[in-house]
Amino acid sequence: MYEVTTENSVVVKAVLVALITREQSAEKTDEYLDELAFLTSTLGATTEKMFTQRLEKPDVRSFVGKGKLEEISAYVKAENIDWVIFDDDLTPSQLRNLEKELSCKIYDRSLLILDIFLSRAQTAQAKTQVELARNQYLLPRLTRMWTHLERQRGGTGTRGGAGEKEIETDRRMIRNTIDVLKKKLEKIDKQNMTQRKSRGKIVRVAIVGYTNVGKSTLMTLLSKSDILAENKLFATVDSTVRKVNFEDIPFLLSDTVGFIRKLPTHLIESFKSTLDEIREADVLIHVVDVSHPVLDDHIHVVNNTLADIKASDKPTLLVFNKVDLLKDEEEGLTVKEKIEQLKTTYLNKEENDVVFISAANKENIEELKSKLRKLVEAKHFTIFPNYLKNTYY
Ligand SMILES: Nc1nc2c(ncn2[C@@H]2O[C@H](COP(=O)(O)OP(=O)(O)OP(=O)(O)O)[C@@H](O)[C@H]2O)c(=O)[nH]1
Ligand SMILES: [Mg+2]
Repeated sequence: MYEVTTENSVVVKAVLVALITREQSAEKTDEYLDELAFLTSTLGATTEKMFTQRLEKPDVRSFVGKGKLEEISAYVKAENIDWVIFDDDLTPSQLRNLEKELSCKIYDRSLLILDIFLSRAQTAQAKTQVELARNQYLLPRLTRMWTHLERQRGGTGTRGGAGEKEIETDRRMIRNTIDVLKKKLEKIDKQNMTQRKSRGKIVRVAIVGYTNVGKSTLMTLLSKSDILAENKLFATVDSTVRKVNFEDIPFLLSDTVGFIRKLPTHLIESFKSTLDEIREADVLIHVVDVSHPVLDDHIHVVNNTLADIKASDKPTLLVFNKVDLLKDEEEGLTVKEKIEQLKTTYLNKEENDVVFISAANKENIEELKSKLRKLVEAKHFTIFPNYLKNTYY
């Protein structure tokens, strides 16, 4: 299988491209480009330059206008750029036109995220899910260059630039692969469902949140086991489940894949069974990076994704993590004032329990545990109504 190598490989140079539109202000675009640069580095490339253009909406032909495209093309040639990465998704025809014009690898947002997932998936299930999503994404986008690159990747030989015939052959191959992957996934899903059913009646808690907010760090802390935490986007692609006890009350805790704005639809669809872990949870711990400049956006994206997968309306503990990174006088507020402001905003709006912690420094973990315990306990006693509450003390 193709793998993205980030170590010991030559430097991959990338440029990023985003639009400023009526719906997307210049500041927002800058923030999104920062996130895109982070995604780019997660895949092992360095960002050499960012291009933006003010447009009402993306150009149908080439996403950016003609003049901007010439500017990007000149830079790509002069600086030997390997990848041009667009912050939005490209239509198959935009992709074709851009490939012709730029003659280097073109990434759009979906493909970048898919390739990150592909490089990080560990279990057979996650690998199959990502491969399925990637093939579904590729099918309508096969071009001469694509076919050429994919053949290099797959090791099937390049045959010196693919013609229409080769593209058609590849299309057929991809369709077959999709069928095979779907069947494989159905089998894995069935096994997982049986496994989940056999877990019996036990409260299930899922840690959810935007990517890189500290979900795995918190999981490690609560379950006292080592879960990979890294300053990378999508360090976790597979979900991990651990049994945890609050004194006499046991529950299952799962660490899940992080969310991000504009998660590719194919990916969400093929990740359905991974997301079942969230859908079937009784209680959610929604982790937020309190030090992030656009944490409101993050909360919004997570809530929307939860609604998309029909996992809203669960008792939720909202955990603002990384308080250690807050500094006085940012946005003209002291740390205390900022915390108070967030508390009132989110307590009123979401009717959630809110807690401020530093998972890295183990700050305020007792308060988190006691709030979580209340939610777990409430559910536990609905499952086992005959158990007297005070028998546990
Ligand atoms: N300063 C600080 N850093 C933290 C804290 N908690 C986690 N981190 C760091 O934040 C980065 C991301 O942590 P993870 O636990 O991998 O985050 P995640 O939400 O699981 O990320 P993904 O799996 O990539 O979605 C790591 O470098 C952690 O060391 C915290 O309380 N304070
Ligand atoms: Mg993680």
